[in-house]
Amino acid sequence: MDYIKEKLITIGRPQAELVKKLQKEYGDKVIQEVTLDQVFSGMRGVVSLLTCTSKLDPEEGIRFRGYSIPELREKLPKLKEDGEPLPEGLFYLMLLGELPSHDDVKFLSQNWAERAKNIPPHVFNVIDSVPKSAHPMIQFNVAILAMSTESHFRRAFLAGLDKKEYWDPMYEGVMDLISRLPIIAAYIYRRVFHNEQYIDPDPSLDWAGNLAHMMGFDSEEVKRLMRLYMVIHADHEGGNVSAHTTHLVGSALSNPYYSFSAGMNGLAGPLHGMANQNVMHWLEKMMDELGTDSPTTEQVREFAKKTLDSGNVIPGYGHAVLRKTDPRFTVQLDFANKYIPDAPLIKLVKQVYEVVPEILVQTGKVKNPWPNVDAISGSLLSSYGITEYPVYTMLFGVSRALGVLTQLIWDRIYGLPIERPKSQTLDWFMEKVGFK
Ligand code: NMX
Ligand code: MLT
Repeated sequence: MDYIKEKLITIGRPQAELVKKLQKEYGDKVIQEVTLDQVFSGMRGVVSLLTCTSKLDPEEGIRFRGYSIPELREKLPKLKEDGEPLPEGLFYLMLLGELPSHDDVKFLSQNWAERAKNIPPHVFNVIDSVPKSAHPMIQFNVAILAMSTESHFRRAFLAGLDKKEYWDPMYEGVMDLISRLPIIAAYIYRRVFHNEQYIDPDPSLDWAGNLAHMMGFDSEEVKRLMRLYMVIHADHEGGNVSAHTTHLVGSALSNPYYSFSAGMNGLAGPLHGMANQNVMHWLEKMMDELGTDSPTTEQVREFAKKTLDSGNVIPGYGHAVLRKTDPRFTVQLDFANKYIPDAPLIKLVKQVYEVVPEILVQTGKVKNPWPNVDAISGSLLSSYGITEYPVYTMLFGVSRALGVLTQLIWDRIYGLPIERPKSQTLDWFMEKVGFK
């Protein structure tokens, strides 16, 4: 057993006991009342999930095991003093609840590089059988499902493993899956956009650095950006569509591949992860229609208003929980201001930021007029040469694996049951509220 796994179960067992005790002794305590409005508006604010990897505050944004993004940038191990934290370190933090050392991060980089060596050939055959014109999220997802032939969890379940031990094959599957995603994503990227000119992994590199390398970007600058991207997209507590779906499907004891694949289908929706690609289409449309790469702020304002008037959302703005500018937007803007202050796309992102919140407020209905993570991520990637918009959501997905799959291991440690909320008919709701 590797030492991380050993540590995990040493920490995990008492926590699982605590969850059981809490439920037994306080199970009948009322924690919240639910209104009809909440049910009819996508369960906003209904506390119904146990998630340990991260917590989202509407004003402050995300904290991973108690650490904000600026704190993570300071405290997680980096390869160089002026670099970005390694996603391996965030995974360690989310899994074990404590900050990793440099050695812990190195162990994970090496462990994942080793595990990534054994992707079965049929996975690439499956990708190759999908038309290149299929969206990268389709190709990514078929590959994830194809990898489930390797599931430790399924094998262990069929062999009759004691359910208290389910976390163990789940951990193995999750580690395998995370280790392999960069190879899969880079393969799809090179297949679709670089004429199948594949680049071998370099096992001496870190997980995100290797992804940049396999995509064809060997500069330290792109690797640094990729580390940042992989850290900030990793988790956003348990209620977002990709996290919730992964958890829900996992609750049926589906293996990590099925569960994660389900989450990725949700991430591919335009109101969720696909917004990062749509922001780029929106900016491109603006530049095309205005016939200039550097519109005036007034032109940007008019274009944004036109989008709203035509009954469309402005992608990259708004959030179901956040009520302030997303700190993931801010950190990317800081990064851009530091390294590429004159990039035209970043200038445009700033102009949009200047005018869109006010316009959204004027609608009188948008609860959060501020930018989310997607308002800038594509412009940043594009400014560094990753110009193919359709891969942006897939890269989001590679990162999101870190959080949602860590939580899946914890779901099995806690021994959480199958998720099964109750639905009711319209008549029931009408009767319940005394509608006449
Ligand atoms: N542009 C125009 N209208 C908006 C926007 C926006 N950016 N955001 C919210 N609204 C509308 C929303 O469509 C709804 O209209 P209606 O009552 O006519 O149905 C109204 O404002 C109230 O919605 P909210 O309660 O403010 O937002 P909700 O929690 O329902 O949805 C989002 C949250 C994120 C789905 C929504 O803000 C949105 O569609 N944003 C644009 C897409 C986007 O950027 N998604 C990415 C989210 C982050 N991620 O990566 O997942
Ligand atoms: C996310 O990162 O999952 C998005 O911001 C959506 C959310 O939190 O609801």
